Amino acid sequence: MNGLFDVAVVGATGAVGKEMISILQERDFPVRDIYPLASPRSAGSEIEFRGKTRTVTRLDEFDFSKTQIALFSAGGSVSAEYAPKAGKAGCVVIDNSSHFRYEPDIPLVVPEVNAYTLDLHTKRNIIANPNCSTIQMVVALYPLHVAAGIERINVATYQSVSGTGGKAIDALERQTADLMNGRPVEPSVYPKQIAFNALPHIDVFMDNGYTKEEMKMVWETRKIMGDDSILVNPTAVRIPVFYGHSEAVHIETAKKLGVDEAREILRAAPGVVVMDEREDGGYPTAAIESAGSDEVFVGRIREDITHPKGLNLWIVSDNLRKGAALNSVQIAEILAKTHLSAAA
Ligand code: 25A
Ligand code: L14
Repeated sequence: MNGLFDVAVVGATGAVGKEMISILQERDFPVRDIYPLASPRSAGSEIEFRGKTRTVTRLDEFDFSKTQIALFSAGGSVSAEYAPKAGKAGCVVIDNSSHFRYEPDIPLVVPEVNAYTLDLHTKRNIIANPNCSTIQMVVALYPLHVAAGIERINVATYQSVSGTGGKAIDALERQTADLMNGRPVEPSVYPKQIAFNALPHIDVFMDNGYTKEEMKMVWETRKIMGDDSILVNPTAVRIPVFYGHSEAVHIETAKKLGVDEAREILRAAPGVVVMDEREDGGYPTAAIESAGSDEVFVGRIREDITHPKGLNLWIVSDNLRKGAALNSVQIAEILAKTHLSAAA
């Protein structure tokens, strides 16, 4: 590392922001000073960093020239307004919102796949962190793509509520308690009851009938894997799980990929854990294996009985960690080692 850095966390009181602060500590990121920022609503609240109390301050009054790195997770409209300001002040922004992801001069980075595109960040001083469902999928699929050429991906997601933020975690708790106590359920955050239910709807509906969460998986998979020919057909579903997204993924490859070869490739892949015993419980799950873990877990690897070059997988990861905060901190680690100079 090139010395120590001053780091801002924007949205520090949110579900992802809290995770960013704890991962910076866990991984011993070379922080000199940390600045937790949020809306006026939370300014004055306190967070702990390395045993010291830090007061959350207002984003709209912050001077980003004090920091070299800023991790943003306060939603698209906050990023749209403040990330360019931070970038112009000389601070490199790693942004969790979808606002900048599809702009050609903004790198969209999963370190295990396309860290080399980080060089592009100097154009605007902004790096986009991809969507959670896309990150875990490409960490597992990229090594298979290199080996056999993925032509088409069919995926159904089973996404936890924490992706939507703190309010959605509260809503699932409240609705579950209401139902267990015989009280009527008031839908909140989502348009229908989420407790004991499954909603085929994440983010807004698009003109083609897909949701924006589904189209993010199409656009981002191509940009991150650097191959616009990959076909992606997603269905994104919200389920009543607190932490961890699961995905049933069906791929079709140019070269036939057998189960043994796929397992071997995945065992050697960075960031991947294969958990694939063909017996009771011999597969990864969101709440048990992924929640609180850094890895992308892969199980249920089997040949598609309906397609000569088809392979099925079950991919699970913690959406707040690898899907958001951990991926951002991993990007910051590469910047700190190779691209940035430390605090003066
Ligand atoms: O637009 P996007 O990209 O699709 O993102 C939408 C939301 O997704 C989350 C994040 O929610 C974001 O707001 N998110 C973003 N990227 C993500 C990713 N990669 C992601 N989730 C998963 N993966 P969140 O709840 O996790 O975080 C919200 C944080 O953002 C701060 N914030 C919001 N508006 C702000 C702002 N900060 C500065 N300026 C603004 N204008 C927000 O700060 C929080 O830190 P907060 O301090 O305002 O909220 C603190 C408490 O207030 C509660 N609360 C929220 N809304 C209201 C409210 N209370 C009353 N009224 C409200 N309207 C919260 O529960 C929180 O406890
Ligand atoms: O990063 O689960 O684009 O509601 C937007 C919505 C992350 C998760 C993104 C959700 C997301 C999300």
